[in-house]
Amino acid sequence: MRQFQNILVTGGAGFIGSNFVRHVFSRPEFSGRVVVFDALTYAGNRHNLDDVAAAEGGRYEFVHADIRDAAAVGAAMEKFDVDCVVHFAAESHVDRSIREPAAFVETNVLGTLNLLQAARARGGAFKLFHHVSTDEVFGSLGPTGFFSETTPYAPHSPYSASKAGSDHLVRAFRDTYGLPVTITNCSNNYGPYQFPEKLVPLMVLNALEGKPLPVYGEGLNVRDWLHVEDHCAAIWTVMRRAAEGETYCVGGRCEMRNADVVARVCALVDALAPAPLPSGAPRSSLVVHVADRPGHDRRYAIDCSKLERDFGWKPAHDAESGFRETVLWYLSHAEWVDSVRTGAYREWIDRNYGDRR
Ligand code: NAD
Ligand code: TDX
Repeated sequence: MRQFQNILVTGGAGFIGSNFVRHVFSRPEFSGRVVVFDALTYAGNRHNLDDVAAAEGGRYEFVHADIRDAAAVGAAMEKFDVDCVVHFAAESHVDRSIREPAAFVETNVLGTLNLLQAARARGGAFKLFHHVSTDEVFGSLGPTGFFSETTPYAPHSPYSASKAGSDHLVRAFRDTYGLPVTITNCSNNYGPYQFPEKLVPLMVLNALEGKPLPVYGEGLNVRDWLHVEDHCAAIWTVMRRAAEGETYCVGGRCEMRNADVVARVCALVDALAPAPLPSGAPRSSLVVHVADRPGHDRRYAIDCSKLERDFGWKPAHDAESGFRETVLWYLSHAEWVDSVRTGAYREWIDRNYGDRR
């Protein structure tokens, strides 16, 4: 099993990255240091890791810098004697990529290249570059079948095209320069600290506040939902145990149509919110069907049997308790919600959606 001393976690102030940092510090086999490297874009929030900073003291460092800045990346790797990179940092929202694609290429492709170059420059001291990717690189499924490690790439959105580009670069650095790499491609995550532009937290907060719940098209598109802690456990397992150059698909075996996700969220908010809507109507009455996302992938579903077979990994959360805990988390973190919905995010939403959100 690999052991790491100084892990650089890019995007560690975001949704999955912050959950991952918490997961690593909970692991008894890890005694090293975590360096979070994050530009704190609209989606990043340093306070997501306040508890870690307080608990871990000198084992946790934060570098406020941008992966598009090659010099800053190289300097952080040198300064903290980094022997492992876990790469989460990305522009991560499909809708945003449709409106403003350039930032996706700059961060997701060129930023990844900077990290790979800097990792390569570390030479023999460097143990692993783990790249966190998505099932969206495989395109869209029909009503049957699953994505697996052998599915050909066929991305449709600027987001997924940029992630596909980054995956190819990571493999190219292994094949060309022998850089030790592993890759995971995961399905849709849900859980605490997810930025409220994504389906689940957006619907929780709008339902709570009595705002419209915008469902794209008929709401029949299918996603495979995985609790973020199960994703983090899978990444850590792959980092420690997978052979160099291997790819693993990670999914929840939990397919749901968007309309059913929204119905589930509405029922949970009805049951758990401190007060009903002033009208007394159920939250599901807030659903509005809006124009479909251009190029909207119909169905994602992951066959994660390689991960199950090689390492015995299994999701610990089921959808029933996972969604309930997640709704409760958003209901009990109003201060967090207020803080992340101000500033650059608010300006972008107002510019692109008016008062719809
Ligand atoms: P997120 O948007 O919540 O967080 C992204 C983080 O990266 C933020 O902290 C942000 O500040 C940082 N960042 C963005 N651009 C940066 C730059 N140029 N330099 C440094 N930091 C920068 O995203 P997330 O949902 O946590 O996703 C994390 C990773 O996991 C991404 O690579 C994404 O493609 C992948 N992924 C996400 C999901 C999902 O369901 N959310 C599923 C599969 C894979
Ligand atoms: O308001 C909405 N209404 C709606 O119907 C939003 C925000 C989304 N949707 C639909 C679009 C998708 O079919 O819900 C589904 C989920 O949408 P998102 O939460 O935006 O996620 P998705 O586009 O599936 O991508 C996510 O999973 C894979 C993450 O954002 C990616 O970073 C990850 O790679």
